[in-house]
Amino acid sequence: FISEPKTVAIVGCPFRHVLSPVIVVYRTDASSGNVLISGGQPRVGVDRGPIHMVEAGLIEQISELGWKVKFDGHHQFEDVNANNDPPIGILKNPRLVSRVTEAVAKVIEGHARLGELPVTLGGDHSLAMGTISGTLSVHPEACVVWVDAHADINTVESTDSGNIHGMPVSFLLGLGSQIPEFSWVKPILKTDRIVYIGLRDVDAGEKRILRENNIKAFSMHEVDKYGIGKVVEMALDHVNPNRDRPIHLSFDVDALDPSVAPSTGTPVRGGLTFREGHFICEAICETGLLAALDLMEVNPSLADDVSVRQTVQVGCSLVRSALGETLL
Ligand code: NNH
Ligand code: MN
Ligand code: MN
Ligand code: MN
Repeated sequence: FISEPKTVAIVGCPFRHVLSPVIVVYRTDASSGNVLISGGQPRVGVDRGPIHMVEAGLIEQISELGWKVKFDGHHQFEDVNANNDPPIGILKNPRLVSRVTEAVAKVIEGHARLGELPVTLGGDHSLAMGTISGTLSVHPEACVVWVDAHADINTVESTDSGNIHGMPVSFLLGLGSQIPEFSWVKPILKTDRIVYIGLRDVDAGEKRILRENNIKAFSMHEVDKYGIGKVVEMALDHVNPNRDRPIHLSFDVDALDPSVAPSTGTPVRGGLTFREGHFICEAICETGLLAALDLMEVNPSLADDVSVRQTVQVGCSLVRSALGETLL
């Protein structure tokens, strides 16, 4: 399903609907020496994660692996004025998220139809509503490997935060009550076509949803117990027993331990090591079935320069591993 010459389409999505905490800047008045405080709310919808990854040389790195790379700049999203986007229930920025993810779905679908491998750089994980919809519209038989500290399967009823990046899987599965604003999202994902790796911060409501729907998940407990090699094998045996289905790998960088990837919105300790994260990407690459890749939640606004550089570098190297970089 990837045609020759093998082509990667980089889909940079500098989009974030979850408000970063208010950043307070302290300045000193030159004449009086008094401390001035200028508080600012970062704009909803802007995220520099993908921009940093491209600036770090990701395009060149992928080309060096032998891929033809298409990158026509980061995607621009129309601004939905926050005043015209009141919450639906407690869901934050629902219209904005719906329009952005619908646009992303069309972009991914277009690349997949051309036989290209879309690599989406986020941005927050609500974008996966779009990327996975796009993949499944072209490859209905595809399966999803979701690597994350979180299950992102809250429904309209179960979400405590109202952050839609904690909900994309439930939308794709058609769980929970449906909101008209998201009617473009078709329930095209089946519960036995998704598998999780790396979970360790799952809300009580989400645990119930996973259990009731029999959704396979390998938490950090299973990674510790069996080792990452066995876990990836068991995960693929579940969603892809004959190794014949295209794979959409949706990788939330917060699956990694915060010591490895500190610049992310919701770090959770006890995560995947550097090697465990890379092993997942390498093993999926080895199947020859990778059809789409998401690298999400790299968030440079949330840490010091060293942490940002470290996280951006690890993001780039995960992408390279998924695209065929080998150790030998
Ligand atoms: N489960 C929480 C929520 O729904 C946290 C989700 N945060 C994530 N997910 N970063 O990957 O808000
Ligand atoms: Mn494009
Ligand atoms: Mn996530
Ligand atoms: Mn997460």
